[in-house]
Amino acid sequence: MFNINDISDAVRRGERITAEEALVLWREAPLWLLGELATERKRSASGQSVYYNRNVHLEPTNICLFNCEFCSFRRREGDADAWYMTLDQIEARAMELRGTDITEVHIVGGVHPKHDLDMYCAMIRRVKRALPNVTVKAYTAVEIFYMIRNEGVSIVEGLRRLKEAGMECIPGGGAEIFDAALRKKICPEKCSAEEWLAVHRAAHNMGIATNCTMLYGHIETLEQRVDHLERLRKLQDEAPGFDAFIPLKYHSRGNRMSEAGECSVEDDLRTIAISRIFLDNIPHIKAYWVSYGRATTEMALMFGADDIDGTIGDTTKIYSMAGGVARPTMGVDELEVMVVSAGFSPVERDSHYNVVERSAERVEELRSEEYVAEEQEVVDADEECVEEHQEVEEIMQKKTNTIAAPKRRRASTKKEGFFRRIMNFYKRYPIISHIILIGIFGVLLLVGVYVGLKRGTRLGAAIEVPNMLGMNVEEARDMAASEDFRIIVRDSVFDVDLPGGTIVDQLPRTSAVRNVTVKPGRKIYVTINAYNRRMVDVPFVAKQTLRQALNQISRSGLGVAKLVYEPDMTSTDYVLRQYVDGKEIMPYSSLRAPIGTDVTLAVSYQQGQEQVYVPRLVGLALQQAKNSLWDSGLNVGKVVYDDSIEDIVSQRKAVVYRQATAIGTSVHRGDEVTLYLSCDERLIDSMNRVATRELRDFEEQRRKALLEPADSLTTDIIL
Ligand code: V47
Repeated sequence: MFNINDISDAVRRGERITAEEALVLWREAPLWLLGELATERKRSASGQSVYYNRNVHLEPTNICLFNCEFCSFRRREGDADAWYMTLDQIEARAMELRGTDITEVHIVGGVHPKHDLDMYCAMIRRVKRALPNVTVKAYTAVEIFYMIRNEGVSIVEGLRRLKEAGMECIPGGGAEIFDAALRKKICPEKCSAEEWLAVHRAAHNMGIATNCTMLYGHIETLEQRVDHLERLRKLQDEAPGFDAFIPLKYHSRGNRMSEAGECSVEDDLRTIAISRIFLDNIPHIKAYWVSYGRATTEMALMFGADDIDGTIGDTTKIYSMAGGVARPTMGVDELEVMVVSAGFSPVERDSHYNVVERSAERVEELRSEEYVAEEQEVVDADEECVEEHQEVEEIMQKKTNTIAAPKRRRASTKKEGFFRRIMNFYKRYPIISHIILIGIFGVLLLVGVYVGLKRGTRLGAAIEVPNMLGMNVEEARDMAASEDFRIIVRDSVFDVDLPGGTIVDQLPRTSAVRNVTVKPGRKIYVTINAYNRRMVDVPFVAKQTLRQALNQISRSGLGVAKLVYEPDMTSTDYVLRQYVDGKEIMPYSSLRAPIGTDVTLAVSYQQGQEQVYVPRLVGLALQQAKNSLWDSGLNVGKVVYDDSIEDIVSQRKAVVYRQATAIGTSVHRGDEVTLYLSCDERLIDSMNRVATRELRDFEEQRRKALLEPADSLTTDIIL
């Protein structure tokens, strides 16, 4: 059947099409028809839903044994921009993600010459240890085949060990194009198509879900694309287990196939539509927004895609290094706007396409810094208490075996006797019994309404968090004891001018103009000025994102002297180098410095990414304002205190009441913003109201801009 009308009728009837028919559609069907047919198929597969998830990628290294023609990510060991994360660094990265709302970590990287199966398992274990409730989707079949072959075990045994380590599903990478001749040209060292398929087949047979991909838009023919899809469909028929197919558009920057150029958006849409129509046994088609950009992704939803992947949080470089989206990060609101704009309903999913339900309360809790800090404390406590817990568990186990069983039996016989007496009373006095029952029901109803109201409105359950900046931690503890909250020292810094034990920061933060309430008994986390100027390790933060680097620096008790921005071909907001006292720090430097030492960071930016917006600083304490500026890619200019500041302690309590550059102004990365601080509450209060209005106007403008689908939208900062 090679007539467009016949083929489209067959598609509409829900019938499977052949490879030849797919080729006819691909070549001859008008774009609108492909959109219509694919959307019909999409609707019967997933209705009105379009899925997204909250995820991050972890790319432990870009050092790779293989040297594929299309790859812009791969580096050799010793190259200046090669990176490598140790197990400790991997775990530290995962720890940073505790308390966030991600549901998946996608691990994939170069095939490192020194990594063996144990190492790959250890990486998963480290991530799972830090994030036990998050799904690890790990390693392409290419990496898996390599590690398994080197280990000399069967695919099943290798997968069993990975699964035991915590791998729950397998991403779809490494498939590229199955055609043997072409595979030999573009990725000759990678495992063959048959080997790739064998890994996925074995995974499916073991109940491990996987994804599949196709790298298209380079030098392949349409016949080779269809052949690729056909092999995937065949495997899915024989051993179902693919959750999603992801057509990956080839990006041409920075690799040896650049001359091939990139395919058109029309080709992208046709590819997505044919995939949806042809792969009738694969439940989901993913339009990976990191590869397509926002506008094409939105259109892809009208050509059969029902998944756009996730929030990413600027954690993958495979695409940015090849010319895809530069700093891939998307908020849930942005993902949802994209789906709604295409006329579908956004649905958050987990790695297995289960719908993630989040209560409003839980979302609020996850968003609050307080919760993040609390989670961190739980981690520390977990580690300290592991042995203690084991002991307690053993004792409890013994107790349960010896005492609990007879006790339960006694309780149940008592219960039965009581129940019988009630039934006898009911039979003898039915009217009285009913009156009593109505009474009990009424009382229960009243209690229920009262408890419900109390919970819903949190009646009487809130206490105001005091501003403790500048206070001594012991004084704060006394106050906490009388006001029913707890003080936890989370961190220490060192300031020669301040007495030891002075509180310099607190979470939740509060100020003269921002009241925060918490439930009684909650913890307030404080950072204090250390009693002694201890030495700390200076972490090596080059090759990390700026945000990761800032986190690590602050956790080490160090500060930032300056961010020096430098143009870069491939990345924005990555730390290129770091200096202490003008001396460059190298990975092997093992430098220790007095707590509070400032580190200078050389940070990258790509052409076109020079501008950032000035965040709101009014209402923040100095350290908070500094953090906010650095996070936004800016530097702290002059710090000017007004007359209300009398001494060093009041300096610590001071709040920004004016910022020299207004909220939302577009400035050059690395620019300085001068801050004006005061302790005068009335002044702060009135300036704060002005700032709130400015911020609202700015957010309104951004919201409007976001609703306009444009690939060029800037999401550099979240105020
Ligand atoms: O296998 C590499 C591709 C893949 C380029 O399973 C390139 O949910 C375009 O597989 N231009 C890795 N593509 C990424 C991947 C993936 C991504 C998102 C989600 C999932 C999933 C899987 O990236 C590689 C290769 O096919 N790739 N270089 C390039 N220059």
